[in-house]
Amino acid sequence: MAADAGMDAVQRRLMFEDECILVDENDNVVGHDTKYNCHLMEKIESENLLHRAFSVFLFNSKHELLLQQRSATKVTFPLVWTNTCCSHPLYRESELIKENFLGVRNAAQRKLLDELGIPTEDVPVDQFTPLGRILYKAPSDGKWGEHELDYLLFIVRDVKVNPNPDEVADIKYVNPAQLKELLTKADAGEDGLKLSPWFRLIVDNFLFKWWDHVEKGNYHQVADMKTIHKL
Ligand code: DMA
Ligand code: MN
Repeated sequence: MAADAGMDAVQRRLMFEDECILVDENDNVVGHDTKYNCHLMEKIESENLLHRAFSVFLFNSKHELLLQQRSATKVTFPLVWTNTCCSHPLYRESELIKENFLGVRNAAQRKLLDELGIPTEDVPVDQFTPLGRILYKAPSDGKWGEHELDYLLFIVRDVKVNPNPDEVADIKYVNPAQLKELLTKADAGEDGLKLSPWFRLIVDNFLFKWWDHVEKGNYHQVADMKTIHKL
């Protein structure tokens, strides 16, 4: 397609290989479509396409949060800083399992390896704690964007990290004060620093409160998997 001539070859392959799960606003599966179609703003608007996603927040044993800067070649939101890892459970048996949110956990484990080189044994699926679900829409540029029902998964583990340059430009661990500094810089447009819209929504609505509970070791107690927060 001529309009996509500039698209990175790796990202283009994923746009057509990855089959996302379409859901309604109550998170019931209603179908599936390519990652490509699910992220075209025009399709999102005209067909009201909504797909399932996940956002991992990985903390080390010092309770610092691992952030990533997306690679320059990402089709949506290149070079923005965001939470540890985001992607989509795919329309395949292992990632559609509803019981204990196992499908989403399996997808998170797969993408932590793919994007950050985190070995599977460092992030056992039973160590992810789903804390909530959000629904949001966010344009990236004129053509691309997100409309997602996003599972927020927390995990506290010391892990080996080896970022994949096709996906990730940079990483860093931050404590809450350091993240607040980043937010101030991003707000001021300093150093060209940009944050992803979903990360910003999660930060503004939940993160610092939940981070306190990570520090206290009782974050499992704040899980609310009944509500879908429309942000
Ligand atoms: C999509 O992330 C998921 C969220 C929560 C924005 P992404 O664009 O990083 O997906 P992928 O890594 O599959 O390209
Ligand atoms: Mn998406």
